Amino acid sequence: MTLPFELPTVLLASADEANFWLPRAASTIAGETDFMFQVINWICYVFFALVTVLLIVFSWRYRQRTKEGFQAGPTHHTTLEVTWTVVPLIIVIVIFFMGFKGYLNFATPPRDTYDINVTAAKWLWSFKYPNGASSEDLYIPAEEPVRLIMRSEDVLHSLFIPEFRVKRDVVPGRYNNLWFQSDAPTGDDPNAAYHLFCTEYCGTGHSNMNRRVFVLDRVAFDEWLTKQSRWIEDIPDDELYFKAGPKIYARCSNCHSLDGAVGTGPTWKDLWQRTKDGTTEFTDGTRLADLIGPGKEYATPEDYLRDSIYNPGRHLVKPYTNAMPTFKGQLNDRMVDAVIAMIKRVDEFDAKGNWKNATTK
Ligand code: HEC
Ligand SMILES: [Cu+2]
Repeated sequence: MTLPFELPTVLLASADEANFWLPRAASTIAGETDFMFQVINWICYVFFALVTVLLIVFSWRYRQRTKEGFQAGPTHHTTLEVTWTVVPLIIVIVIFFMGFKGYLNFATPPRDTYDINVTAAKWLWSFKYPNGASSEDLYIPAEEPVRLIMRSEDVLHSLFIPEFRVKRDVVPGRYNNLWFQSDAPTGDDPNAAYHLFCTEYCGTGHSNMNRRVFVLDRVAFDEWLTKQSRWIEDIPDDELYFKAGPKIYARCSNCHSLDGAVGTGPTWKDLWQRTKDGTTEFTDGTRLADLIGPGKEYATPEDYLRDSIYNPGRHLVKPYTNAMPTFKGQLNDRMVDAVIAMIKRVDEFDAKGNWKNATTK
């Protein structure tokens, strides 16, 4: 709904100006939401004033003037009673319909949205874009409806973008959607960017989930996407294992531990040693040593690791099941190099995948 008239910014915030009550209004539904807010707000002002004035007037006018007992008051006044029932009823019905229309619009994404996958976890947001790029702040194209497909890895979180007037819970074990469109680009200036909060208290790192929303016009957005999906190209080869490794390991950590802990998949603690020595045994009875060497299935131990990532079902490590998804098409050569390099130097990482030397460099 666009209003047939313009309201001044004291009432409605604009894309670049907040007002006393409201932050900047930077989405297509913000105007309508704010209008509803101000309607209800002003109804409250008016009735507050009315009730207060009448209270003072009546308590003066009908004060006790004599000491002689009480007079019986009026018991009934049909016109008055109908008025104070019907007028609020009409007001409430109008508010309901306006609010319901706004809610339906908020709850129903248009067709052809630009979809971004959102994972909330203690304590970071991870935004995944259709081309495989990912980020921790949210980047969206301007003037296009955007849909967030949200899930949580652990506890309840809630995604709130005040400037867009949208908020929705992120619930473990289910997908929640949220859509919006912003026609007010921010560029890549962090001071101009909008705010993104987790508004469901989720533990000690809750405030780490305060992030930014950058709205870029389509050309700048495409450039950012391309650059973002190539982040790994910009890391020098010898820094790959500790700069890119942990980022990629985050996708393996559900099943593979680094410290020897038992999981869905084998720990990486002794993985390189086993692979180099060829002592790994498979469910079909073969030993890795028989598969590696000139003219055999794998020329090098690294080839075996690479194949385990792209074709996890080919040789099943004893006693594990075929539970690993393939990462073909998800991890490129350089990413696999980074992981293999990390596996080789796994003792340089703590159990969570943080590089232990990070603070000394
Ligand atoms: C859903 C659980 C799961 C995830 C996620 C997972 N894996 Fe696995 N992985 C397994 C299981 C189970 C095995 C053992 C069975 C097999 O060989 O396929 C395994 C085996 C492996 C092996 C061979 C291990 C050995 O002892 O020889 C490598 C290497 C490997 N995974 C790498 C990765 C990498 C890299 C990632 C992340 C990018 C990853 N895995 C993500 C479950 C998983
Ligand atoms: Cu949270």
